[in-house]
Amino acid sequence: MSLAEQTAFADLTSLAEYGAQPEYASDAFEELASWVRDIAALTKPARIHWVDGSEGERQALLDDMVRSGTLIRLNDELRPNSYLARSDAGDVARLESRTFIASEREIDAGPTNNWAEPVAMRATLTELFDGSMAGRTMFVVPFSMGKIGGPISQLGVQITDSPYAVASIEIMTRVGEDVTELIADGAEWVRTVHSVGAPLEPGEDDVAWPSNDEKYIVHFPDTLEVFSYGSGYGGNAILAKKCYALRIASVLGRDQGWLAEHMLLIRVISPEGRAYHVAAAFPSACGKTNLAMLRPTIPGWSVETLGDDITWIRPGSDGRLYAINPEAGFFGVAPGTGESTNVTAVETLRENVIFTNVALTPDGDVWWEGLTEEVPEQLTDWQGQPWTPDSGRPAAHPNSRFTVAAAQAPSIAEDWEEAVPLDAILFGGRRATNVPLVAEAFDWAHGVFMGSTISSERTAAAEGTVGELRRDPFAMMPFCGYNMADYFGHWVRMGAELTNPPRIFQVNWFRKGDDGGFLWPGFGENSRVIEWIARRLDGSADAVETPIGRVPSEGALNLDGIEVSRDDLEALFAVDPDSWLAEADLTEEFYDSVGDRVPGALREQLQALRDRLQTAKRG
Ligand code: GTP
Ligand code: SPV
Ligand code: MN
Repeated sequence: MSLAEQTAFADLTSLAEYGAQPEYASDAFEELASWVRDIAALTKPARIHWVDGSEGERQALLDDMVRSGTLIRLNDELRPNSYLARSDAGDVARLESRTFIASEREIDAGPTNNWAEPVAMRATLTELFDGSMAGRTMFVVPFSMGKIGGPISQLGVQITDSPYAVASIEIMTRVGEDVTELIADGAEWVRTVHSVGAPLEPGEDDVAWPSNDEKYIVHFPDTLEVFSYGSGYGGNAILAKKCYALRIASVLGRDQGWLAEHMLLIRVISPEGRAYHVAAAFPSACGKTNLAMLRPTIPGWSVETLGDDITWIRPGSDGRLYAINPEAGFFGVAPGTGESTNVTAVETLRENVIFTNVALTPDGDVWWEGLTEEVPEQLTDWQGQPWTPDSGRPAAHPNSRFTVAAAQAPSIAEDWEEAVPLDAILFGGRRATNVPLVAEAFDWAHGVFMGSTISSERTAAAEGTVGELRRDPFAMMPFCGYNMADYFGHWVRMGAELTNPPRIFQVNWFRKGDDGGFLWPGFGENSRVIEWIARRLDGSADAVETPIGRVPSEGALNLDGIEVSRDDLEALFAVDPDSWLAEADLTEEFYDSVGDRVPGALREQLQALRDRLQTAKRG
């Protein structure tokens, strides 16, 4: 069956059967309903649809998008119940330059965020959103971050005129009437409003991916609101994700004593059956999804997935930290995901997936760079153009992604929706030089120092020059909803209250040799580093001190069964005092740029590092 024929048969249900406003007689529900009416009065949509999260509604929505050309239904035999979306070429990633924190006081946004004066920003947004949904359906999407009704969960509602965003939110969060019921019962919720900014004149034909050249992603942390205009892509449009679960939630965490972090979450199980819970913060497109789905190459070890992008962390009454993944799906980078790098992801993607900006094969399946070793001879690229290996451009966009339910991963932990006690926290980034494969922090304060000094080479996940080195403390530079220096202080204080804090490590899978190639094989082989970390936790692996932290002593890193030359191993762990002293100077500059609220404890850590480096240099 050709794609065109499939499309013609897809129309079996109708979205119009769904979408009625639910009926609850409570003041709390009336507050929600009146907010919806207010947004509708401003944005002037053709109709309002309350999303109930049912299977029938979801299928009708998808069928509707196939009919309108927003989605291509993939070949059902090869990729059941899966779809491809092609975005506008100008709407392919998060836009940090268009992301704003509109806090009452500028100092609360801090120098690392774009601050916007809230009253002026509201006026700007009112003008932009005025009539912005004309001719479109305005969807009301109630969602829960964390399992519905869970003790650490938080609720929200997204209003959006993008059916693609609705379908994505339904995968990435828990959506539906159970959430509306909790809101009607008086639970707190966050207001998020999204418009692609492409009103339709009567009779005007729509495009496959409506968007607007003018883009705004605006957070009001004081009133817990998000407004996003002009983009339909990823974190710009799935507002529960970066906007709420990180930027707004980090502010809630500051005020309420918890942490909202850009971290994956896994359970590592040793051959003896001991479980370790590990969270890891790596910047965008630096390996979180891959580590979350790690398939260890070393015998006896296994890893269960709990989360791949965001972790909420709270202190428990026993002096430990407890963590949940607030999301329900993965919005993962496609390129580089293949049988040889991440089998688990490939298996997860067998069915029920929305792909965005990947290439289409002639038989109606998807492809991207790195999926298979063999490159197909003929493809349709992410922009819908014919493509061959000689085309001289990637077939899939470097930030092309898959959206898939977490529960579908073969590696998902059975109890993945429950909170787990944290044993270790990892900080990492893409560093071609200087940063060793793994180093253990001396204590909590040193670990927080490590997190605060993370820098990484830019990736395609946001605008900017790919490869350029930039600071990305805690991998939160684009996602911290308040003053970065205050955030550092919050981390320092959180540890002080713990009697049994997780141990902190820095990792770097991306160090390169003189030939420009990666020194470390990465992916499944990262289990060797995880093994050393777990063995450190139970006190059975040896380490040697370097000025920047503890690294595996000779023979402590399990290298059975892989070929890493002695030279490469040395290069992977080399700590050059001069380059680190230069790095320390840059850290001082960075701290100065973050402002005079950087905690004294971190300034002291910097001084102590310099002292250790000077000693090493003399020695
Ligand atoms: P976001 O979803 O943007 O937050 O990204 P992420 O941190 O989840 O990154 P992801 O796991 O999707 O990896 C991004 C890219 O890094 C992919 O192209 C991977 O193939 C590549 N990558 C991941 N792990 C490794 C590794 O251990 N070694 C090397 N060389 N590349 C890796
Ligand atoms: C990231 O950029 O860190 C992502 C993708 O996880 S997005 O949801 O677009 O922010
Ligand atoms: Mn991310």
